[in-house]
Amino acid sequence: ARATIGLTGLATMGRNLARNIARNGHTIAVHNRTTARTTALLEEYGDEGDFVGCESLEELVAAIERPRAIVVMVKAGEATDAVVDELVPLLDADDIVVDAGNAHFADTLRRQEALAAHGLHFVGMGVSGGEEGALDGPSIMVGGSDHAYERLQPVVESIAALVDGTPCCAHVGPDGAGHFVKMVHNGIEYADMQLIAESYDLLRSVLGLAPAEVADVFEEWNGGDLESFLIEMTADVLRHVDHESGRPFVDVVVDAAEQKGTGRWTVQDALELGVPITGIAEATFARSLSGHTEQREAARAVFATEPVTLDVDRDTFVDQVRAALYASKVVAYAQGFDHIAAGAEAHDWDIDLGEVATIWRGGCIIRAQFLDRIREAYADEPDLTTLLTTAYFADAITDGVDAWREVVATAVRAGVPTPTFSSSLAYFDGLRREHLPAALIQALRDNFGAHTYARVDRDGTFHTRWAEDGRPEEQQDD
Ligand code: NBP
Repeated sequence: ARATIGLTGLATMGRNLARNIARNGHTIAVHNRTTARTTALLEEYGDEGDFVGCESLEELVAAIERPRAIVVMVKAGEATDAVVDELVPLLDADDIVVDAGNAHFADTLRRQEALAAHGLHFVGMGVSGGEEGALDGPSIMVGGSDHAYERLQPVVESIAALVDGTPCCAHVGPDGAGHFVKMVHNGIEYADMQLIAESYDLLRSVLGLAPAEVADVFEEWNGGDLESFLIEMTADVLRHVDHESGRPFVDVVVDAAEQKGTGRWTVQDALELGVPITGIAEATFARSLSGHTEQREAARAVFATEPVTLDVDRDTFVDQVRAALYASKVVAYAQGFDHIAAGAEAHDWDIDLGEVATIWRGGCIIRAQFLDRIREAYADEPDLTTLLTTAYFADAITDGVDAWREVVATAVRAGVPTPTFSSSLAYFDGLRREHLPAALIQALRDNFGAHTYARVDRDGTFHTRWAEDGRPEEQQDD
Protein backbone atom coordinates (compact mmCIF):
# COMPACT_ATOMS: atom_id res chain seq x y z
CA ALA A 1 0.00 0.00 0.00
CA ARG A 2 1.47 3.33 -0.95
CA ALA A 3 -1.36 5.87 -1.05
CA THR A 4 -1.84 8.28 1.85
CA ILE A 5 -5.54 8.55 1.16
CA GLY A 6 -8.20 7.16 -1.17
CA LEU A 7 -11.15 8.77 -2.90
CA THR A 8 -14.14 7.22 -4.61
CA GLY A 9 -16.57 9.20 -6.76
CA LEU A 10 -14.83 11.07 -9.54
CA ALA A 11 -17.59 13.32 -10.90
CA THR A 12 -16.96 17.08 -10.91
CA MET A 13 -16.38 17.52 -7.17
CA GLY A 14 -14.49 14.30 -6.51
CA ARG A 15 -12.18 14.71 -9.48
CA ASN A 16 -11.27 18.24 -8.47
CA LEU A 17 -10.76 17.29 -4.85
CA ALA A 18 -8.53 14.38 -5.90
CA ARG A 19 -6.45 16.69 -8.11
CA ASN A 20 -6.15 19.20 -5.28
CA ILE A 21 -4.92 16.44 -2.95
CA ALA A 22 -2.42 15.14 -5.51
CA ARG A 23 -1.17 18.63 -6.37
CA ASN A 24 -0.39 19.14 -2.70
CA GLY A 25 2.03 16.23 -2.73
CA HIS A 26 -0.11 13.42 -1.31
CA THR A 27 -0.28 10.06 -3.03
CA ILE A 28 -3.95 9.38 -3.69
CA ALA A 29 -5.72 6.18 -4.75
CA VAL A 30 -8.71 7.02 -6.93
CA HIS A 31 -11.79 5.02 -7.89
CA ASN A 32 -15.15 5.52 -9.55
CA ARG A 33 -18.03 3.09 -10.10
CA THR A 34 -17.74 3.67 -13.83
CA THR A 35 -14.06 3.13 -14.59
CA ALA A 36 -14.10 5.50 -17.57
CA ARG A 37 -14.02 8.46 -15.17
CA THR A 38 -10.94 7.06 -13.40
CA THR A 39 -9.18 6.51 -16.72
CA ALA A 40 -10.08 10.01 -17.89
CA LEU A 41 -8.71 11.57 -14.71
CA LEU A 42 -5.40 9.73 -15.07
CA GLU A 43 -5.11 10.54 -18.76
CA GLU A 44 -5.92 14.24 -18.44
CA TYR A 45 -4.37 15.09 -15.10
CA GLY A 46 -2.18 12.12 -14.17
CA ASP A 47 0.96 14.25 -14.38
CA GLU A 48 -0.29 16.70 -11.73
CA GLY A 49 0.69 14.35 -8.91
CA ASP A 50 0.91 10.82 -7.66
CA PHE A 51 -2.35 9.01 -8.47
CA VAL A 52 -3.01 5.29 -8.05
CA GLY A 53 -5.89 4.34 -10.37
CA CYS A 54 -8.15 1.57 -9.03
CA GLU A 55 -10.83 -0.37 -10.87
CA SER A 56 -12.60 -1.77 -7.82
CA LEU A 57 -13.19 -0.82 -4.22
CA GLU A 58 -11.08 -3.86 -3.21
CA GLU A 59 -8.17 -2.44 -5.18
CA LEU A 60 -8.74 0.99 -3.65
CA VAL A 61 -8.74 -0.40 -0.11
CA ALA A 62 -5.58 -2.42 -0.81
CA ALA A 63 -3.75 0.67 -2.12
CA ILE A 64 -4.04 2.79 1.05
CA GLU A 65 -1.78 2.94 4.11
CA ARG A 66 -3.39 1.84 7.39
CA PRO A 67 -5.32 3.07 9.22
CA ARG A 68 -6.97 3.82 5.89
CA ALA A 69 -8.72 7.06 5.09
CA ILE A 70 -11.20 6.91 2.22
CA VAL A 71 -13.11 9.93 0.96
CA VAL A 72 -16.52 9.20 -0.55
CA MET A 73 -17.64 11.93 -2.96
CA VAL A 74 -20.75 10.48 -4.59
CA LYS A 75 -24.31 11.71 -4.93
CA ALA A 76 -25.75 12.41 -1.47
CA GLY A 77 -28.35 9.99 -0.12
CA GLU A 78 -28.78 6.44 -1.40
CA ALA A 79 -25.57 6.45 -3.43
CA THR A 80 -23.57 7.30 -0.31
CA ASP A 81 -25.27 4.51 1.64
CA ALA A 82 -24.57 2.06 -1.18
CA VAL A 83 -20.87 2.94 -1.32
CA VAL A 84 -20.46 2.93 2.47
CA ASP A 85 -22.20 -0.47 2.71
CA GLU A 86 -19.84 -1.85 0.07
CA LEU A 87 -16.78 -0.45 1.82
CA VAL A 88 -17.48 -1.62 5.37
CA PRO A 89 -16.71 -5.34 4.89
CA LEU A 90 -13.45 -4.46 3.12
CA LEU A 91 -12.07 -2.33 5.97
CA ASP A 92 -10.18 -3.01 9.21
CA ALA A 93 -10.62 -1.57 12.70
CA ASP A 94 -9.69 2.13 13.00
CA ASP A 95 -10.07 2.77 9.28
CA ILE A 96 -11.84 6.01 8.40
CA VAL A 97 -14.63 6.65 5.91
CA VAL A 98 -15.09 10.32 5.05
CA ASP A 99 -18.34 11.49 3.45
CA ALA A 100 -17.43 14.70 1.65
CA GLY A 101 -20.81 15.04 -0.09
CA ASN A 102 -23.69 17.24 0.94
CA ALA A 103 -25.26 14.87 3.44
CA HIS A 104 -27.96 15.83 5.92
CA PHE A 105 -26.30 15.77 9.34
CA ALA A 106 -28.92 13.31 10.59
CA ASP A 107 -27.73 10.81 7.96
CA THR A 108 -24.17 11.42 9.12
CA LEU A 109 -25.16 10.70 12.74
CA ARG A 110 -26.82 7.46 11.60
CA ARG A 111 -23.84 6.36 9.49
CA GLN A 112 -21.40 7.25 12.23
CA GLU A 113 -23.25 5.00 14.68
CA ALA A 114 -23.43 2.15 12.19
CA LEU A 115 -19.71 2.30 11.44
CA ALA A 116 -18.73 2.66 15.09
CA ALA A 117 -20.38 -0.74 15.67
CA HIS A 118 -17.76 -2.15 13.26
CA GLY A 119 -14.88 -0.36 14.99
CA LEU A 120 -14.67 2.09 12.08
CA HIS A 121 -14.62 5.88 12.10
CA PHE A 122 -17.10 7.83 10.02
CA VAL A 123 -16.41 11.46 9.25
CA GLY A 124 -18.94 13.93 7.86
CA MET A 125 -16.93 16.54 6.01
CA GLY A 126 -18.67 19.67 4.72
CA VAL A 127 -16.88 21.03 1.67
CA SER A 128 -17.87 24.46 0.39
CA GLY A 129 -16.72 26.38 -2.63
CA GLY A 130 -18.23 24.51 -5.55
CA GLU A 131 -16.08 22.87 -8.19
CA GLU A 132 -13.57 25.71 -8.26
CA GLY A 133 -13.10 25.56 -4.49
CA ALA A 134 -12.64 21.79 -4.60
CA LEU A 135 -9.76 22.25 -7.00
CA ASP A 136 -8.08 25.40 -5.72
CA GLY A 137 -8.91 25.42 -2.01
CA PRO A 138 -12.33 24.94 -0.41
CA SER A 139 -13.54 25.71 3.09
CA ILE A 140 -13.66 22.41 4.97
CA MET A 141 -15.82 21.65 8.01
CA VAL A 142 -14.87 18.32 9.54
CA GLY A 143 -17.08 16.35 11.94
CA GLY A 144 -15.56 13.20 13.42
CA SER A 145 -13.44 11.62 16.12
CA ASP A 146 -10.08 13.00 17.22
CA HIS A 147 -8.42 9.84 15.88
CA ALA A 148 -9.95 10.47 12.47
CA TYR A 149 -9.00 14.13 12.41
CA GLU A 150 -5.40 13.46 13.36
CA ARG A 151 -5.14 11.04 10.46
CA LEU A 152 -6.81 13.44 7.99
CA GLN A 153 -5.32 16.72 9.18
CA PRO A 154 -2.15 16.88 7.04
CA VAL A 155 -4.17 16.25 3.89
CA VAL A 156 -7.25 18.39 4.54
CA GLU A 157 -5.35 21.37 5.90
CA SER A 158 -3.01 21.34 2.91
CA ILE A 159 -5.84 21.43 0.35
CA ALA A 160 -8.01 24.08 2.03
CA ALA A 161 -8.08 27.75 1.09
CA LEU A 162 -5.60 29.93 2.99
CA VAL A 163 -6.44 33.29 4.56
CA ASP A 164 -3.61 35.18 6.29
CA GLY A 165 -1.69 31.90 6.43
CA THR A 166 -4.54 30.09 8.23
CA PRO A 167 -6.14 27.13 6.44
CA CYS A 168 -9.93 27.39 6.06
CA CYS A 169 -10.34 23.97 7.58
CA ALA A 170 -11.31 22.91 11.07
CA HIS A 171 -12.33 19.95 13.14
CA VAL A 172 -15.58 21.60 14.22
CA GLY A 173 -16.83 18.72 16.36
CA PRO A 174 -17.73 15.02 16.39
CA ASP A 175 -20.01 13.00 14.04
CA GLY A 176 -22.66 15.26 12.44
CA ALA A 177 -21.14 18.61 13.48
CA GLY A 178 -19.30 19.20 10.19
CA HIS A 179 -22.35 18.60 8.01
CA PHE A 180 -24.48 20.65 10.41
CA VAL A 181 -22.16 23.65 10.11
CA LYS A 182 -22.09 23.17 6.32
CA MET A 183 -25.90 23.11 6.29
CA VAL A 184 -26.16 26.42 8.15
CA HIS A 185 -23.43 27.84 5.89
CA ASN A 186 -25.67 27.06 2.93
CA GLY A 187 -28.66 28.60 4.71
CA ILE A 188 -26.69 31.80 5.24
CA GLU A 189 -25.73 31.66 1.56
CA TYR A 190 -29.48 31.68 0.72
CA ALA A 191 -30.00 34.78 2.90
CA ASP A 192 -26.94 36.52 1.47
CA MET A 193 -28.07 35.96 -2.11
CA GLN A 194 -31.64 37.03 -1.40
CA LEU A 195 -30.42 40.27 0.23
CA ILE A 196 -28.29 40.97 -2.81
CA ALA A 197 -31.24 40.22 -5.09
CA GLU A 198 -33.53 42.56 -3.13
CA SER A 199 -30.92 45.34 -3.33
CA TYR A 200 -30.64 44.85 -7.08
CA ASP A 201 -34.42 44.86 -7.49
CA LEU A 202 -34.74 48.13 -5.55
CA LEU A 203 -31.99 49.88 -7.47
CA ARG A 204 -33.50 48.77 -10.74
CA SER A 205 -37.17 49.29 -9.93
CA VAL A 206 -37.08 52.41 -7.76
CA LEU A 207 -34.18 54.23 -9.43
CA GLY A 208 -34.66 52.81 -12.89
CA LEU A 209 -31.00 51.81 -13.21
CA ALA A 210 -29.94 49.44 -15.99
CA PRO A 211 -28.25 46.17 -14.95
CA ALA A 212 -24.82 47.51 -15.92
CA GLU A 213 -25.41 50.58 -13.75
CA VAL A 214 -26.42 48.38 -10.83
CA ALA A 215 -23.19 46.46 -11.50
CA ASP A 216 -21.24 49.71 -10.98
CA VAL A 217 -22.96 50.20 -7.63
CA PHE A 218 -22.06 46.67 -6.51
CA GLU A 219 -18.50 47.13 -7.64
CA GLU A 220 -18.26 50.25 -5.54
CA TRP A 221 -19.79 48.48 -2.55
CA ASN A 222 -17.23 45.73 -2.95
CA GLY A 223 -14.57 48.29 -2.06
CA GLY A 224 -16.00 48.74 1.45
CA ASP A 225 -17.49 46.80 4.37
CA LEU A 226 -19.58 44.65 2.04
CA GLU A 227 -16.53 43.27 0.24
CA SER A 228 -17.26 39.63 -0.55
CA PHE A 229 -17.16 36.95 -3.20
CA LEU A 230 -20.92 37.20 -3.85
CA ILE A 231 -20.99 41.01 -4.16
CA GLU A 232 -18.06 40.89 -6.56
CA MET A 233 -19.72 38.13 -8.57
CA THR A 234 -22.99 40.10 -8.65
CA ALA A 235 -21.21 42.98 -10.36
CA ASP A 236 -19.76 40.57 -12.94
CA VAL A 237 -23.07 38.81 -13.58
CA LEU A 238 -25.05 42.06 -13.90
CA ARG A 239 -22.54 43.38 -16.41
CA HIS A 240 -22.65 40.23 -18.48
CA VAL A 241 -24.40 40.55 -21.85
CA ASP A 242 -26.00 37.45 -23.34
CA HIS A 243 -24.03 36.34 -26.37
CA GLU A 244 -27.10 35.16 -28.27
CA SER A 245 -29.60 37.95 -27.73
CA GLY A 246 -27.33 40.86 -26.93
CA ARG A 247 -29.55 41.58 -23.90
CA PRO A 248 -28.38 41.91 -20.29
CA PHE A 249 -27.86 38.32 -19.20
CA VAL A 250 -30.02 38.74 -16.09
CA ASP A 251 -32.97 39.55 -18.38
CA VAL A 252 -32.76 36.32 -20.34
CA VAL A 253 -32.76 34.10 -17.24
CA VAL A 254 -36.17 32.81 -16.08
CA ASP A 255 -37.04 34.36 -12.71
CA ALA A 256 -37.82 31.12 -10.86
CA ALA A 257 -35.08 30.22 -8.39
CA GLU A 258 -34.26 26.60 -7.74
CA GLN A 259 -32.88 24.93 -4.65
CA LYS A 260 -31.24 21.65 -3.85
CA GLY A 261 -32.61 21.55 -0.33
CA THR A 262 -29.93 22.71 2.09
CA GLY A 263 -31.82 25.96 2.78
CA ARG A 264 -34.94 23.93 3.51
CA TRP A 265 -32.98 21.62 5.85
CA THR A 266 -31.65 24.64 7.72
CA VAL A 267 -35.12 26.11 8.19
CA GLN A 268 -36.64 22.76 9.19
CA ASP A 269 -33.95 22.23 11.79
CA ALA A 270 -34.25 25.79 13.12
CA LEU A 271 -38.00 25.26 13.56
CA GLU A 272 -37.27 22.12 15.57
CA LEU A 273 -34.76 23.96 17.75
CA GLY A 274 -36.89 27.09 18.04
CA VAL A 275 -34.23 29.43 16.62
CA PRO A 276 -35.69 32.41 14.73
CA ILE A 277 -33.58 32.37 11.56
CA THR A 278 -36.01 34.69 9.80
CA GLY A 279 -33.51 35.86 7.17
CA ILE A 280 -32.74 32.35 5.96
CA ALA A 281 -36.39 31.32 6.16
CA GLU A 282 -37.62 34.30 4.13
CA ALA A 283 -34.88 33.72 1.57
CA THR A 284 -35.92 30.08 1.23
CA PHE A 285 -39.61 31.00 0.89
CA ALA A 286 -38.76 33.74 -1.62
CA ARG A 287 -37.20 31.06 -3.85
CA SER A 288 -40.33 28.94 -3.44
CA LEU A 289 -42.58 31.88 -4.31
CA SER A 290 -40.59 32.62 -7.44
CA GLY A 291 -41.17 29.06 -8.59
CA HIS A 292 -44.97 29.24 -8.25
CA THR A 293 -45.34 30.50 -11.78
CA GLU A 294 -49.04 29.67 -12.15
CA GLN A 295 -50.02 31.53 -9.00
CA ARG A 296 -47.84 34.45 -10.02
CA GLU A 297 -49.55 34.59 -13.39
CA ALA A 298 -53.01 34.41 -11.79
CA ALA A 299 -52.12 37.20 -9.35
CA ARG A 300 -50.65 39.38 -12.10
CA ALA A 301 -53.86 39.02 -14.11
CA VAL A 302 -55.98 40.30 -11.22
CA PHE A 303 -53.66 42.75 -9.50
CA ALA A 304 -51.97 44.47 -12.41
CA THR A 305 -48.74 46.12 -11.32
CA GLU A 306 -48.34 49.72 -12.32
CA PRO A 307 -44.85 51.10 -11.88
CA VAL A 308 -44.87 53.50 -8.93
CA THR A 309 -42.76 56.56 -9.47
CA LEU A 310 -41.14 57.80 -6.31
CA ASP A 311 -39.19 60.95 -5.91
CA VAL A 312 -35.94 59.69 -4.43
CA ASP A 313 -32.45 61.05 -4.80
CA ARG A 314 -30.22 58.54 -6.51
CA ASP A 315 -27.08 58.87 -4.42
CA THR A 316 -29.01 59.01 -1.17
CA PHE A 317 -31.04 55.94 -2.02
CA VAL A 318 -28.01 53.94 -3.18
CA ASP A 319 -26.37 54.66 0.14
CA GLN A 320 -29.51 53.78 2.08
CA VAL A 321 -29.77 50.44 0.28
CA ARG A 322 -26.14 49.75 1.11
CA ALA A 323 -26.81 50.40 4.79
CA ALA A 324 -29.97 48.26 4.72
CA LEU A 325 -28.07 45.45 3.02
CA TYR A 326 -25.31 45.56 5.60
CA ALA A 327 -27.65 45.68 8.60
CA SER A 328 -29.83 42.85 7.23
CA LYS A 329 -26.71 40.83 6.55
CA VAL A 330 -25.55 41.28 10.14
CA VAL A 331 -28.98 39.97 11.26
CA ALA A 332 -28.85 36.96 8.91
CA TYR A 333 -25.36 35.97 10.11
CA ALA A 334 -26.22 36.57 13.77
CA GLN A 335 -29.20 34.25 13.32
CA GLY A 336 -27.08 31.63 11.55
CA PHE A 337 -24.51 31.65 14.34
CA ASP A 338 -27.34 31.40 16.89
CA HIS A 339 -28.53 28.35 15.00
CA ILE A 340 -25.12 26.69 15.16
CA ALA A 341 -24.91 27.45 18.88
CA ALA A 342 -28.36 25.89 19.43
CA GLY A 343 -27.44 22.84 17.35
CA ALA A 344 -24.21 22.42 19.30
CA GLU A 345 -26.14 22.49 22.54
CA ALA A 346 -28.84 20.09 21.34
CA HIS A 347 -26.32 17.54 20.05
CA ASP A 348 -23.67 18.08 22.68
CA TRP A 349 -21.09 19.34 20.22
CA ASP A 350 -18.45 21.74 21.43
CA ILE A 351 -18.38 24.03 18.39
CA ASP A 352 -16.08 27.06 18.47
CA LEU A 353 -18.11 29.76 16.67
CA GLY A 354 -15.07 31.98 16.21
CA GLU A 355 -13.33 29.12 14.45
CA VAL A 356 -16.34 28.67 12.17
CA ALA A 357 -16.14 32.35 11.19
CA THR A 358 -12.40 31.90 10.64
CA ILE A 359 -12.76 29.01 8.18
CA TRP A 360 -15.55 30.75 6.25
CA ARG A 361 -13.24 33.66 5.41
CA GLY A 362 -11.90 31.85 2.37
CA GLY A 363 -12.77 29.06 -0.04
CA CYS A 364 -16.52 29.10 0.44
CA ILE A 365 -19.33 30.93 -1.33
CA ILE A 366 -20.04 33.29 1.59
CA ARG A 367 -16.39 34.29 2.02
CA ALA A 368 -16.23 37.93 2.99
CA GLN A 369 -14.22 40.51 4.85
CA PHE A 370 -17.18 40.68 7.21
CA LEU A 371 -16.35 37.24 8.65
CA ASP A 372 -13.17 38.66 10.12
CA ARG A 373 -15.36 40.98 12.21
CA ILE A 374 -17.36 37.97 13.40
CA ARG A 375 -14.16 36.08 14.22
CA GLU A 376 -12.97 39.07 16.28
CA ALA A 377 -16.30 39.32 18.08
CA TYR A 378 -16.09 35.70 19.23
CA ALA A 379 -12.42 36.09 20.12
CA ASP A 380 -13.36 38.98 22.44
CA GLU A 381 -16.33 37.17 23.93
CA PRO A 382 -16.65 33.41 23.21
CA ASP A 383 -20.04 33.10 24.97
CA LEU A 384 -21.65 35.96 23.12
CA THR A 385 -25.45 36.23 23.56
CA THR A 386 -25.94 37.73 20.10
CA LEU A 387 -23.56 39.12 17.49
CA LEU A 388 -25.83 42.13 17.06
CA THR A 389 -24.73 43.77 20.29
CA THR A 390 -20.97 43.51 19.83
CA ALA A 391 -19.39 46.92 19.43
CA TYR A 392 -18.59 46.78 15.71
CA PHE A 393 -21.97 45.46 14.58
CA ALA A 394 -23.95 47.54 17.07
CA ASP A 395 -22.33 50.67 15.62
CA ALA A 396 -23.05 49.57 12.07
CA ILE A 397 -26.71 48.96 12.90
CA THR A 398 -27.11 52.16 14.90
CA ASP A 399 -25.58 54.16 12.05
CA GLY A 400 -27.68 52.41 9.43
CA VAL A 401 -31.03 51.94 11.10
CA ASP A 402 -32.71 55.09 9.75
CA ALA A 403 -31.63 54.23 6.23
CA TRP A 404 -32.82 50.65 6.74
CA ARG A 405 -36.30 51.87 7.76
CA GLU A 406 -36.37 54.28 4.84
CA VAL A 407 -35.50 51.51 2.37
CA VAL A 408 -38.15 49.14 3.74
CA ALA A 409 -40.75 51.94 3.70
CA THR A 410 -39.81 52.91 0.15
CA ALA A 411 -39.99 49.28 -0.95
CA VAL A 412 -43.46 48.93 0.57
CA ARG A 413 -44.67 52.12 -1.15
CA ALA A 414 -43.18 51.07 -4.46
CA GLY A 415 -44.60 47.55 -4.20
CA VAL A 416 -41.15 45.97 -4.46
CA PRO A 417 -41.05 42.83 -2.28
CA THR A 418 -38.15 42.83 0.15
CA PRO A 419 -39.00 39.93 2.48
CA THR A 420 -35.48 39.56 3.86
CA PHE A 421 -34.86 43.28 4.42
CA SER A 422 -38.28 43.65 6.06
CA SER A 423 -38.14 40.56 8.24
CA SER A 424 -34.58 41.33 9.38
CA LEU A 425 -35.70 44.78 10.46
CA ALA A 426 -38.70 43.26 12.25
CA TYR A 427 -36.36 40.81 14.00
CA PHE A 428 -34.12 43.66 15.14
CA ASP A 429 -37.11 45.68 16.38
CA GLY A 430 -38.49 42.57 18.06
CA LEU A 431 -35.27 41.97 19.95
CA ARG A 432 -34.79 45.53 21.14
CA ARG A 433 -38.43 46.23 22.07
CA GLU A 434 -39.16 46.62 25.75
CA HIS A 435 -42.64 45.10 25.60
CA LEU A 436 -43.74 42.55 23.05
CA PRO A 437 -47.36 41.67 22.32
CA ALA A 438 -46.46 38.12 23.35
CA ALA A 439 -48.14 39.10 26.62
CA LEU A 440 -51.46 39.25 24.79
CA ILE A 441 -50.76 35.90 23.14
CA GLN A 442 -50.14 34.33 26.55
CA ALA A 443 -53.38 35.87 27.85
CA LEU A 444 -55.35 34.48 24.89
CA ARG A 445 -53.74 31.05 25.30
CA ASP A 446 -54.68 31.02 28.95
CA ASN A 447 -58.23 32.07 28.13
CA PHE A 448 -59.03 29.49 25.44
CA GLY A 449 -56.80 26.66 26.54
CA ALA A 450 -55.82 27.20 30.17
CA HIS A 451 -52.21 27.22 29.00
CA THR A 452 -51.15 29.38 32.02
CA TYR A 453 -48.89 32.44 32.12
CA ALA A 454 -46.13 34.04 34.15
CA ARG A 455 -46.72 37.46 35.83
CA VAL A 456 -44.53 40.54 35.79
CA ASP A 457 -45.14 41.19 39.50
CA ARG A 458 -44.90 37.73 41.11
CA ASP A 459 -42.99 34.49 40.57
CA GLY A 460 -44.91 31.35 39.71
CA THR A 461 -47.28 30.01 37.06
CA PHE A 462 -50.87 31.27 36.91
CA HIS A 463 -54.22 30.53 35.33
CA THR A 464 -57.07 33.01 35.45
CA ARG A 465 -60.55 31.65 36.23
CA TRP A 466 -61.97 33.30 33.10
CA ALA A 467 -65.40 31.63 33.26
CA GLU A 468 -65.78 32.12 36.99
CA ASP A 469 -64.60 35.10 39.04
CA GLY A 470 -61.82 36.29 36.68
CA ARG A 471 -59.19 35.94 39.45
CA PRO A 472 -55.68 34.52 38.91
CA GLU A 473 -54.94 31.19 40.51
CA GLU A 474 -51.38 30.09 41.20
CA GLN A 475 -50.65 26.68 39.67
CA GLN A 476 -48.73 24.07 41.60
CA ASP A 477 -45.92 22.22 39.84
CA ASP A 478 -46.77 18.62 39.02
P1 NBP B 1 -22.89 13.90 -8.27
O1 NBP B 1 -23.66 14.33 -7.08
O2 NBP B 1 -23.43 14.21 -9.60
O3 NBP B 1 -22.67 12.30 -8.17
C1 NBP B 1 -22.03 11.59 -9.21
C2 NBP B 1 -21.09 10.58 -8.62
O4 NBP B 1 -21.79 9.63 -7.80
C3 NBP B 1 -20.43 9.74 -9.71
O5 NBP B 1 -19.11 9.46 -9.32
C4 NBP B 1 -21.29 8.49 -9.72
O6 NBP B 1 -20.64 7.36 -10.26
C5 NBP B 1 -21.51 8.30 -8.27
N1 NBP B 1 -22.58 7.36 -7.91
C6 NBP B 1 -23.91 7.46 -8.03
BR1 NBP B 1 -24.78 8.86 -8.78
N2 NBP B 1 -24.58 6.40 -7.58
C7 NBP B 1 -23.63 5.55 -7.15
C8 NBP B 1 -23.68 4.25 -6.58
N3 NBP B 1 -24.84 3.65 -6.33
N4 NBP B 1 -22.51 3.65 -6.28
C9 NBP B 1 -21.34 4.26 -6.53
N5 NBP B 1 -21.24 5.50 -7.07
C10 NBP B 1 -22.37 6.14 -7.37
O7 NBP B 1 -21.38 14.41 -8.18
P2 NBP B 1 -20.80 15.86 -7.81
O8 NBP B 1 -21.58 16.96 -8.44
O9 NBP B 1 -19.36 15.76 -8.05
O10 NBP B 1 -21.05 15.98 -6.22
C11 NBP B 1 -20.54 15.02 -5.31
C12 NBP B 1 -21.02 15.38 -3.93
O11 NBP B 1 -20.52 16.67 -3.58
C13 NBP B 1 -22.52 15.47 -3.76
O12 NBP B 1 -22.89 14.98 -2.50
C14 NBP B 1 -22.80 16.95 -3.83
O13 NBP B 1 -23.99 17.32 -3.17
C15 NBP B 1 -21.57 17.50 -3.13
N6 NBP B 1 -21.25 18.89 -3.43
C16 NBP B 1 -21.37 19.38 -4.67
C17 NBP B 1 -21.04 20.71 -4.94
C18 NBP B 1 -21.13 21.25 -6.32
O14 NBP B 1 -20.89 22.45 -6.50
N7 NBP B 1 -21.46 20.44 -7.32
C19 NBP B 1 -20.58 21.51 -3.92
C20 NBP B 1 -20.43 20.99 -2.66
C21 NBP B 1 -20.77 19.67 -2.43
P3 NBP B 1 -20.76 7.04 -11.84
O15 NBP B 1 -19.73 7.90 -12.49
O16 NBP B 1 -20.43 5.60 -11.92
O17 NBP B 1 -22.16 7.36 -12.25
